[in-house]
Amino acid sequence: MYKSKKLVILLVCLSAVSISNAENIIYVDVNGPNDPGTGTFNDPFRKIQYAIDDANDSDIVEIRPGIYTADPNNYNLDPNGKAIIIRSIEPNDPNIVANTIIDPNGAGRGFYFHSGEDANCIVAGLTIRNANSVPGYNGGSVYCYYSDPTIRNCIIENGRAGGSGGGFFCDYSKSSIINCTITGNSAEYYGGGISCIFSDLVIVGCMIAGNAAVEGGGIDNAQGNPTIINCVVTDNKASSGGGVSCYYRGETNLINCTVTKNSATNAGGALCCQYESSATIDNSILWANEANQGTQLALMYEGSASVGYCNVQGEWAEVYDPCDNLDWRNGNMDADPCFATFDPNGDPNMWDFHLRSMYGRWDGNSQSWVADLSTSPCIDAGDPNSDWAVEPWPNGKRINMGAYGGTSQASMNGNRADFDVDGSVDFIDFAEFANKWLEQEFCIQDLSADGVVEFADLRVFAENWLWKEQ
Ligand SMILES: [Ca+2]
Ligand SMILES: [Ca+2]
Ligand SMILES: [Ca+2]
Repeated sequence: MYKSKKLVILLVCLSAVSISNAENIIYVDVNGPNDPGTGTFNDPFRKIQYAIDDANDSDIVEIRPGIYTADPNNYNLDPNGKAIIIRSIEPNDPNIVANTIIDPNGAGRGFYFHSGEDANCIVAGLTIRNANSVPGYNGGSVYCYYSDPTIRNCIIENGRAGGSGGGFFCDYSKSSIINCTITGNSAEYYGGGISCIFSDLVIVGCMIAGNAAVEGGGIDNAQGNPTIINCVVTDNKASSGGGVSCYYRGETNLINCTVTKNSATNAGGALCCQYESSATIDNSILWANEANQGTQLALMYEGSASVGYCNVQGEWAEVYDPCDNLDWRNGNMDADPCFATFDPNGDPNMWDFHLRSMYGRWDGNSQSWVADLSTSPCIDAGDPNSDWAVEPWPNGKRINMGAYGGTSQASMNGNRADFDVDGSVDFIDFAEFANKWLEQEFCIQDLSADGVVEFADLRVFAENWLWKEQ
């Protein structure tokens, strides 16, 4: 009796919590019954800016699927300094993201951040397409000026800037751009996908593909210090810096990125560093890029680069480096990275830059792990000091190169009963196993992944007994 009473009280508390949360959501539905609406669940605003204007710090603006277009209150969206979340109904569902669309149809930008928004101003799970800055101005789809919003799980496509930054333009910004697809954007000058100046951007887990500009087809950086992690930069085009352009004392950090099949009519197919700018490139793959000078990398006018634990087609010998500014560190190679699917002359939409593995490769189409006939040399070939712990076991206890290295989609390698990763399953591994016997934890010795090391795991271990790497 006491227990059930407690349960009732708990349920009442929980529902009170959910009601008070619900009060903080302001709803937008392009098909709402009234215009403008009041922002409630049953009477949502029809236009996004009305909901933003109605929101206070920590509120959520929830935008229902639909195409938001043809009205100034659905573009040039201005959070006005508020720490609010502006999102679709389910930012983690790709179908919802693809169908919740801000389409200025060339009449304006998607978002304009210029009031000191911080990382708690979040845009999540929206598609922004066909946005356009005023001719001659920067930032086609999103413009951040002295503002640091977080943009995640968004698709930014077919944006156009009459100046720089067809997708994003960031000026004195510390924005985070996370898990976004930035594709088909173009700029008159710099940065087809992203252009940043005096900005310490963080760009994580993004697909930056099919963008174009004069310099920096994918990304352009001047005088800032952006960090680009776990990104695929592919099929971008420019005169210099097909994938990435570093300009005027900018310091660009590229970590675990796959930069492939970008093209520069002049210099630097993957990257071009010019005018005392520098790039530090770690655990990355620079492959099949094209340029007149420096097919993968060009260093001009005192531009410099430091490269370590990377797979660079043609290696240092093909880096255009007339001033001898290349720091070629340990761990670099030139070997076919064995991408899952990559035909440089085929349809870019079919490309998949996960690394082939006989031991398990994540296949996004089937949402499952598959086995290949070959194993990429980029697996377990990143910097031994990089954090590999997120990679699924067996992970070689070493990070992979490329965009999926260090993530939950990293290709696997080796036998899962080879706990000490020495290429065989023997008494040393059994000793490690015995050491964990009946321990209640998720560890690599818990081969059945049920949170306890017991007979089910011993059975798997026995099946792998005396395995040897070929
Ligand atoms: Ca690994
Ligand atoms: Ca072993
Ligand atoms: Ca187990």
